Amino acid sequence: MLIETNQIEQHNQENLSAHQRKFKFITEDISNTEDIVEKLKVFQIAIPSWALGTGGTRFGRFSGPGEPGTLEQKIEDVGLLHKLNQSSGAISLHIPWDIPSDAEKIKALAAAHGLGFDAVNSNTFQDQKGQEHSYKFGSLHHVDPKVRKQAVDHNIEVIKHGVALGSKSLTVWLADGSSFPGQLNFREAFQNTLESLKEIYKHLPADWKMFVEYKGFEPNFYSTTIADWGQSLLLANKLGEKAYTLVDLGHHQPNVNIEQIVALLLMEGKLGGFHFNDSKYADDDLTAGAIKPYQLFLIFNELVDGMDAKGIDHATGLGWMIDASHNLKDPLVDLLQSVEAIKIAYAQALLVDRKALKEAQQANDVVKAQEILQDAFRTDVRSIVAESRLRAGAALDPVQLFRDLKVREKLTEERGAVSIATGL
Ligand code: LRH
Ligand code: MN
Ligand code: MN
Repeated sequence: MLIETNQIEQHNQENLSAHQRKFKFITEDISNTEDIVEKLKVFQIAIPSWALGTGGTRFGRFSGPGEPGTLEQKIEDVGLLHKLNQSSGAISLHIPWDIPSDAEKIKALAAAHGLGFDAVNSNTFQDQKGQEHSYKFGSLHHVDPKVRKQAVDHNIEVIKHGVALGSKSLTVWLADGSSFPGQLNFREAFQNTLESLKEIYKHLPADWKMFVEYKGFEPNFYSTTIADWGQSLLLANKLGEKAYTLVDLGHHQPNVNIEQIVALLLMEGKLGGFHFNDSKYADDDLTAGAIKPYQLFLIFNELVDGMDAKGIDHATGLGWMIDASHNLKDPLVDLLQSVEAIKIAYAQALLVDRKALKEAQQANDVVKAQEILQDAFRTDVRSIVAESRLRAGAALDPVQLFRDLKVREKLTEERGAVSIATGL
């Protein structure tokens, strides 16, 4: 199905006066509204191809109707999101979960929806049909050089797919680790990983980036070979200037100060990108901002501060992506909610009075510093985000329009009630 421009316009017309009232009210107290609206307008958050279907847990999967079964349908879904919010202008593929059989055709289809291709993701955490060696005991860190070579070759293959699609980055996440003390020699595992990544790095086109994603635990429960930002940064530094650390918000132990990690990685010029989601316990992959919106704001506060200090363009300097899983909610609605939460946090961070904050910090005025941050966080910026959508030709209220247009019902009519989509 397609959402027509006139359907967006009609929805906006119906909601315009209520929106304008709220927007006018907020602009009276904010001096840089125009700047914030323009920044929001160009800010895009990529959608992973594996988030368009119901994810499920290891205990079960309750699939929803009308989910996409092919890469073409996944692109169509992201096209719907982008039409509604004009903020989801790229799709990220996980290979081999989604392999474009004809890259030119897929590229053209994506372009017709106004979409580009974000990072390509390799997968050496599962065995694939016909594969010679198993990844049961790891991939790039494996004790057997033949397994390492197979995993390296897979990553090179993924880069080739990415080149054909116009991607500009490779994300490497490894499940490699150990579940029992003594299983692994930590130093050898790290060295093997580094050597394998060096091989992959050699095949990275000049204008590409390599994102090294870390995660504390799961599927291994004693050690993970790239477990935290220190280990990822160590690898990225040794690999070279095209290698960066990627922060997935769900990949930390509870209570870790992620905003501090972000600040230091940015300072070192080694923050590559983000996987947004939210969590209560571990890698829960819930809707961004659903559990800890203040943390999301504090992260964006450091991002804005750090990017401005380095002159990094907010929209294009880092890789922004959602990495969430949907078990209860309609995946498309859930993704709309995540994008909205991310943009709200970004807008709030743009509100922070940085000069006053600096002065408060210099004066050790702890009270003032807290007031400044919380003043921004407690500002209701939703109408500013909506205004940026309006100006970009998107819907004032994407979730409402999704429901009014009965998007899921129509997709179900087209695709059937039994879903075959793969997801996490
Ligand atoms: C691992 C992870 C990583 C994978 C994705 C499917 O937990 O966050 O980014 O590629 O999930
Ligand atoms: Mn991730
Ligand atoms: Mn994850």
